Amino acid sequence: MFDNLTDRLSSTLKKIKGQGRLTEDNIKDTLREVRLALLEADVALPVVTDFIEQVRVGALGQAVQTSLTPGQAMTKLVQAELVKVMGAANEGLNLRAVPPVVILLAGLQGAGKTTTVAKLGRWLQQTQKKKVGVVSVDVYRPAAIKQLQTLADDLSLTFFESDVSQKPVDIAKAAIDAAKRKFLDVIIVDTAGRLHVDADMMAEIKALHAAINPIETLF
Ligand SMILES: Nc1nc2c(ncn2[C@@H]2O[C@H](COP(=O)(O)OP(=O)(O)O)[C@@H](O)[C@H]2O)c(=O)[nH]1
Ligand SMILES: [Mg+2]
Repeated sequence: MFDNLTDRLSSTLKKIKGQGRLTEDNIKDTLREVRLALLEADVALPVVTDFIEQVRVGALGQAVQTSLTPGQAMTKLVQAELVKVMGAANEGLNLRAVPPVVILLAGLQGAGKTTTVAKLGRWLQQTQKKKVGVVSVDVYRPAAIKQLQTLADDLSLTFFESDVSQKPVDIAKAAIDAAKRKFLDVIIVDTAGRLHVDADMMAEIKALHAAINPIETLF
């Protein structure tokens, strides 16, 4: 996702390189392209609208330094705003809660959720010295549960069984209880991929989120 966004943004910003100065007009064109790039990268509309407005106000309100070309000035503004939106500090995961700390992975099909569960689990276990359990509530594809199990076995993460006849909320709650009994520090819940336009699946993740109250939800 970030690669696509990077490509789009660089070609957009290249277009105004070499132009004499920032005008209402070429800012408008550039902002339109940046807006499209962000929307194509699935950034939420309110975030995009706010982002564009911030950059626009910054561009119009600020005299371009003589050492910068208009393209560079615009790049700088977009970059500064991106840093602001993404979070200027590199924040760590919040693990200072009563264990087991619950982390929920949500997102699109094929986005890399299951792989991320495994990578995150490994990192927490090896680097952070946490006892980590993983569980899959993807009851739509038996292979998805098996995929997580294989990864968990390879990485020596505690794997909690689930099967497609169970409800996601029940699976997650049972796994959290089991993690408590095993004195695990963290439990990572892998979910089925979903689109925000799928109302049933969105209701499901909402219910799951409400039921297990994760300390972190990663998309
Ligand atoms: N190149 C690359 N491939 C990845 C990465 N993460 C996951 N994948 C691959 O993308 C595919 C989908 O990943 P998966 O974790 O199953 O996605 P999920 O459907 O969201 O659970 C798999 O073939 C993964 O091997 C990554 O960081 N880089
Ligand atoms: Mg998966």
